[in-house]
Amino acid sequence: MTSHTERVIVLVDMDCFYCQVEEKLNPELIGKPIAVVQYNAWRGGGIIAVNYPARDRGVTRHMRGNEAKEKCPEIELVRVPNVRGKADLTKYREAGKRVAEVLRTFTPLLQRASVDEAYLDITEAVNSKISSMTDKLSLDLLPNTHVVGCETRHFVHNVYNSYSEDCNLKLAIGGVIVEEIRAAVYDKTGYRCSAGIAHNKILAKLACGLHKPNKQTILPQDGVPELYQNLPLKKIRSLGGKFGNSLSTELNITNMGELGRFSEQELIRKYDEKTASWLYNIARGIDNEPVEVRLVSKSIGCCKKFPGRTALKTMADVNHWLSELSTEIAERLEQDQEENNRRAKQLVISFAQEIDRKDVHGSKTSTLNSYEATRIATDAYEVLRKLTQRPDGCFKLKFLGLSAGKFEECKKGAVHLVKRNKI
Ligand code: TTP
Ligand code: CA
Ligand code: CA
Repeated sequence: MTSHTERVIVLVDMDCFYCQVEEKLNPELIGKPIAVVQYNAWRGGGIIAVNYPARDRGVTRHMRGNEAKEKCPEIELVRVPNVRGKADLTKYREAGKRVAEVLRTFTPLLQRASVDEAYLDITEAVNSKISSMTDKLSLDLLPNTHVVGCETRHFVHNVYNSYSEDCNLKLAIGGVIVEEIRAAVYDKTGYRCSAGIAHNKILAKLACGLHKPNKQTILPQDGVPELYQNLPLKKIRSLGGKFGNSLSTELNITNMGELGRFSEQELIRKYDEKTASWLYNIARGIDNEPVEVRLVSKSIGCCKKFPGRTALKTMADVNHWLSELSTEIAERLEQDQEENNRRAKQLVISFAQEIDRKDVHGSKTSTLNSYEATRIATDAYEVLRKLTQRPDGCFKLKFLGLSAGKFEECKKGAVHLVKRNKI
């Protein structure tokens, strides 16, 4: 067995997460087609989550509420609560935390990757299960498991007599453990999830999306070439954005199979060595990035868009919205300090303004000295006042964001200074 197939990595992603949170809070919604919409009232609001019954009726995330109603008149649109003029995501964040706590009982090697997903390195649990197994693996232990490239029963049968025995056995046992993990998540929280099981993070993430909802997918290394053949580059995490687009243009390719035709030398001619080697490996389904232990986010932020006519044009408006955003971020930072005994040392202020009909983005990083909302707002106001000034004195601000990061652990005894603002 080679080193890139030694680990068993899992990505757990909750199914239509915000919808499930709403269904749990209001069980009358269960079984009905529902979508969660953002507070903005234009054309019925922007949809941010769609449950599976609604997806079956053709409703997608990119529709407005009104469009969804046209497609599926019986759909229930649930609004995200609005606090201080913007979406309040607290209940979804809390639900995500509860899921992470359940996952954490299976391995300390847990990396939360977003509000509703996490990577787990379960190599150790797999190895100890294999060494204590007395009977052969039974197909009954993988009732909700798919395998890329073959039927699950063939996969299970082959793990004992194929050339790739060791690593595929690990994945199959990983599958058994993930069945248990997903059952525990459902049992403890009432939420359903899907999962991908592979030898690395990139493949686990890719696999997770192949069979949803409430299913799990094993992606063995020998299933990669077939899967990659027609797989668009953007399906790979980190090739979804600008980098993936430029790769596509520069190499004149659209899918992963085509990327595999480039030698490492050819890639080095176009990219720096690190990127070239990463691309060369990922085109072969190899990725060595470890699961970083991360239970809490690296940053805490909030933002607000001001599209079209809602653009901010006076410093008084800017002041108002900065005060709203600062109040939210200050509350969340204080709560974070209580929960995680850490303090953010840095604040990034971001904005977008329209200049000559183009959106121009800007940001400024500053030191965060206080968690007091008014201090944060005043500092951010000064930054914006300087950076958005136009020669004619007019401006059009279309986006404002505050993000706190660079956390440092609090020294002992400092915690009692924090105000309790909840419970
Ligand atoms: P996703 O995991 O992307 O989607 P989902 O959980 O709704 O559906 P799936 O079953 O396909 O995984 O996002 C998780 C939650 O994050 C989602 O329920 C709502 C929120 N979200 C937004 O608020 N805005 C967005 O643009 C996206 C993609 C998600
Ligand atoms: Ca999800
Ligand atoms: Ca997700």
